[in-house]
Amino acid sequence: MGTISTEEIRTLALVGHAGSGKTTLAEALLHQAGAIATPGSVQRGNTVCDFDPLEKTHQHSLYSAVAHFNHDGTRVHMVDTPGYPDFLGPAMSSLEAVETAVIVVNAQSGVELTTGRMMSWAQKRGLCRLLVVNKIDAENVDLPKLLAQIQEAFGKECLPINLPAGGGSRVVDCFFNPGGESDFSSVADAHRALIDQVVEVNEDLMARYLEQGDIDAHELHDPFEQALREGHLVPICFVSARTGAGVKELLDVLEHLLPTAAEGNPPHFLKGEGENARPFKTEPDPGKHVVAHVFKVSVDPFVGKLGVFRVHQGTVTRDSQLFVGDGRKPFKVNQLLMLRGKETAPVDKALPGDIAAVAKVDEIVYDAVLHDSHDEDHIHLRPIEFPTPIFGLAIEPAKRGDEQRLWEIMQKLAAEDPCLRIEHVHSTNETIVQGLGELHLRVLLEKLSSQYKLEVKTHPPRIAYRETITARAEGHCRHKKQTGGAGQFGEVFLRVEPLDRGKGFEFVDEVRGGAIPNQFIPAVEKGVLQVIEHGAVAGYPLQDVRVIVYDGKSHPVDSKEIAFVSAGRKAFLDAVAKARPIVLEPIVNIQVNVPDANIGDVTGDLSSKRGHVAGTNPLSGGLMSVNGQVPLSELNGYGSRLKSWTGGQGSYSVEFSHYEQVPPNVQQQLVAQHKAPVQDD
Ligand SMILES: Nc1nc2c(ncn2[C@@H]2O[C@H](COP(=O)(O)OP(=O)(O)OP(=O)(O)O)[C@@H](O)[C@H]2O)c(=O)[nH]1
Ligand SMILES: [Mg+2]
Repeated sequence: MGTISTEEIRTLALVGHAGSGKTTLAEALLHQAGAIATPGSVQRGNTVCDFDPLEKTHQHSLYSAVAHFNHDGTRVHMVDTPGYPDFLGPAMSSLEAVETAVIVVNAQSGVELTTGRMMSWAQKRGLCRLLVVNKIDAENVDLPKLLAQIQEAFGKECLPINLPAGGGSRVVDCFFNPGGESDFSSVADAHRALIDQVVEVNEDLMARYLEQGDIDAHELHDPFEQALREGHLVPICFVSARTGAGVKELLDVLEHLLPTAAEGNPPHFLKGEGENARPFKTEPDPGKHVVAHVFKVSVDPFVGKLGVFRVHQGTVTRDSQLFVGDGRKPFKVNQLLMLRGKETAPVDKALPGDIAAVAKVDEIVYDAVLHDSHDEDHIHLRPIEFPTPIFGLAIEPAKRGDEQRLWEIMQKLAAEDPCLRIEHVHSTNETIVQGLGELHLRVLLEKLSSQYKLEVKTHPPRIAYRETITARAEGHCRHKKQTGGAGQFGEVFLRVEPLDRGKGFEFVDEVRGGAIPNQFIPAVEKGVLQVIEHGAVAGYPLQDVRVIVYDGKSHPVDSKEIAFVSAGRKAFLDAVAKARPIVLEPIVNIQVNVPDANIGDVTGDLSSKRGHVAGTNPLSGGLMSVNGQVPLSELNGYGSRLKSWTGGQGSYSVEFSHYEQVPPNVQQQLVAQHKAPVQDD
């Protein structure tokens, strides 16, 4: 180690749909590079990256895991990410820490939901993208068809850089040393297609190519990287992580063709707050001030807190004094660690490009920026647009008296996971947690029980309905109370207007001439916000509404805050009631993979549940995928329905799409439930 420079560091995130083989591929790469003696397997539960006990039980990655290796003069930091849509939070965060996204595609099931999401997120983030088609050893794979599917989904810039040969037992190079026979397609054609694509990024090169009719691939190193960076080329590699076919070639590509840590696009940092925030670009210069971003925090009940960060600028050493965000008090690094799964190795320094960790620093939180000078205060990452957590669960401790402990643990867990939201509802003394899917929440409960020994009771998921209005209306309230001595007086006139979906809430003060004294305007807003939070018709938060307060009246003695809170709330309720309020429900995108014979079950069920089918696609192995949309509230027990149709051969994934108005009969039910004196959650 020691002598490595930023130019010799490569960073990559292994992303892609669940089960595509990312964790197995990480294992194969570590083995190929000589970092581990024998590759482990997900089934045996002995892989480097799926080291958490729950990952072993579920045989899926649930968290991101970092593994580095040194090979042939380069240091590679890999981040293995979960592909299950419920755990996309850590996968998206990992994209901020790397130069390259390696999108792994399962040759058996083709392009899946997460494949597409990751292709576009990685592009948005400005990463170089490399597609890896895994499982070329498996039976029933139709690789030519898959290649066509990839190009149709993601464009003609997706081009094979090698092709399977010997019936999937090895691969042949199509770029530097084309030659030999491939299992399908022609190596010469693939070579030409790559050169054609690469020369397009440089006019001189293009002219020379047209003149000469050919160009030596070895001259194309820089243009190749340029094409990668500009998204003009997405190379495709074929591998079998299980047999090792194509893994050496993949390692070669990672080490020799992908950008170094000095060449990538740093994440979008901002300096300053609110409207004053300006883009801030880090430079991969080891001599500058430190800027590092914490993209993962794990809290192990035994080891304690581990903050994992990518250094984007400057050098972190064991003696570094680092500030966390805008905190005034620095911490001393003391122990600087590099990771390989759960193994930690102490190192002297971490350069730009390195992914490292520090243990037991309480101040470190997910998404924090670490730095070593107050010049670097107020730097933060542009917020990532995470998927919306819509699967809710109300939980309470099985034992009375554990409420506080439950809340504290939940806060810790939510701090680790950007897609987990927790909320304490005072009226019912319940802890509500919202996540991305059933599995997300199930894993959370398992963690509470296995790691924290905390047993909890849960209520069936609450659907995150919302309320909104569909028309403009006026509202008025004259709040007047005379009880004994001091009275209460406040009068408010306001208007409400619908806003576009997703715009939230706006409060506008148009009161002229002090009709409502300035100091009481916040009280009016407070009253309005109470309704926003608890809803006006069915008890769900109200959204996408503008409230304009334009007139009112006060009393020199009896006007006080409480009077205007009350008047604001009632005037707003008055307006909403006239503004044709509706209830909105979350609609999800769903992809269901089932055997051919079950297509009818899936599509019939979706239509009967107020959903619709957008299309069906053949997958290999006699499977079909059905894509569509359906209200989330209709998906209760979907897993078991699917199991009963397919005998366990089906799988499905969902993600939040948008909010839509519920049909009138559903709205009536929700309103009635809300009004019922005894509410059954
Ligand atoms: N035949 C074959 N099976 C493979 C190959 N690579 C992985 N598998 C199997 O595919 C399954 C999923 O592999 P994982 O490595 O856990 O996949 P993953 O992409 O990490 O999945 P998530 O962590 O859920 O996102 C396991 O049963 C692996 O043994 C391969 O090259 N060929
Ligand atoms: Mg995995």
